[in-house]
Amino acid sequence: MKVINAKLRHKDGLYTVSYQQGTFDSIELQTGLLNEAVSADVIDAKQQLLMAPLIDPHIHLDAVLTAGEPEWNMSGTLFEGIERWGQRKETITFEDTKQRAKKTVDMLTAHGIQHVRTHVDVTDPALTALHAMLEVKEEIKDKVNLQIVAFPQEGIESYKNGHGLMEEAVKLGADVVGGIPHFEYTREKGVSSVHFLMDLAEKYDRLVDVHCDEIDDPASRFLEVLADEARVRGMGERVTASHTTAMGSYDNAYCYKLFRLLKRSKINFISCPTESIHLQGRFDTYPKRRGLTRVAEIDRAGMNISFAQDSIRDPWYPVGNGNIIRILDAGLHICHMLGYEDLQRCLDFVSDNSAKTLCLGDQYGIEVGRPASFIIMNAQNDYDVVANQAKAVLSVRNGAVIMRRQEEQVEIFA
Ligand code: 17E
Ligand code: FE2
Repeated sequence: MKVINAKLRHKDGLYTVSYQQGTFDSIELQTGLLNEAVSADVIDAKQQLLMAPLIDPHIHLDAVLTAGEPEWNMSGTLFEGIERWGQRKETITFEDTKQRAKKTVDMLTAHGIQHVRTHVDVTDPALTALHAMLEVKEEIKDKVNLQIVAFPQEGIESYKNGHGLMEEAVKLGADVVGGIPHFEYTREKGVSSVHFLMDLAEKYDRLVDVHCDEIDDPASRFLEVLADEARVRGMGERVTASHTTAMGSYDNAYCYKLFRLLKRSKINFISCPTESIHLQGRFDTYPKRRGLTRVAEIDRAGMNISFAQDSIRDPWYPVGNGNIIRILDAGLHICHMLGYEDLQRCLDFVSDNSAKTLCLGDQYGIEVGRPASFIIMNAQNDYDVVANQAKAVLSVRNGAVIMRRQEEQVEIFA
């Protein structure tokens, strides 16, 4: 099998990319445009961009497609979202969760995403959503590699048997340990929840991804606790701080000191720009905070940060369609990252950086010997993807085509 006439990121010329038995076996520069007939064994990329699959490293698949059930989030705050979800949670079933999650996975597949990390609420004595998601993970494995986070939406310390439910979720097969320290009733409980979740991850050899400081409160400083725990235990590359929106409200003197620790800790960061611009800044009049973490500054300091969707039509965020390029577009705007240099490499924030966060290692990337998983975008390069709101037109996973999009035709009569 081979793809001809492919553009590759950051490379001049056109390439032929070949694969056999689900593995790339050669990547060669062509001398010019090839005119070979397309067949069952030959795909013509038509001078479009062939790249590693897109990744959504943070989404709540247990809550998707529930907006307005039973009530809409009228204030637009994180806190009302949690309350509305609490109402919906009373009526979730195993089948309803599976059906919504699988429908959403198809929306993600339609946009060239092949790796997903999902947070699943485990503050439920029956762990219904977790049981459902473990089955979904198995059923979709030919389309998407799914990492499941045991996510304590209502707290570890502040929810009845929170510790027990977290440990049970990990034993049942959660890949990643989550947390929500800013939502615990007191600062002390927030700190102890971080110690607990890091112990749990170490004991069961799991990754960590914490909803950390998702609030505009400049006094919410659980990030330093998480980063230092990661540093001391040498776990940084396996640890992620999601949201960290309070960093958008920290003063520069504290941030300067904090960055020294963050760099030493080697932890990863995830920003959900559409979600945060929607949920944060809600207690401000004007001037109104953007409520995002310091994405550009984290990146410039040499740390790893990526963008994610977080929600699709749920109690926290009423829209979304699975298209992570839309999130990238919004994130670059909100974070003042539309400069020339950022545009040249902006796909890093929805591909390579996320792969590092998910610890995909040599299971990801367009390189000989790696799994033949790739997408073709209807664009030439990173800049073009954002400027033209490009879409994935083909998605190949382990050598098999899993999605093809018919190209849109526009006719102008004038
Ligand atoms: N839960 C939470 O705590 N924060 C969010 N942004 C979502 C769910 C979507
Ligand atoms: Fe989230």
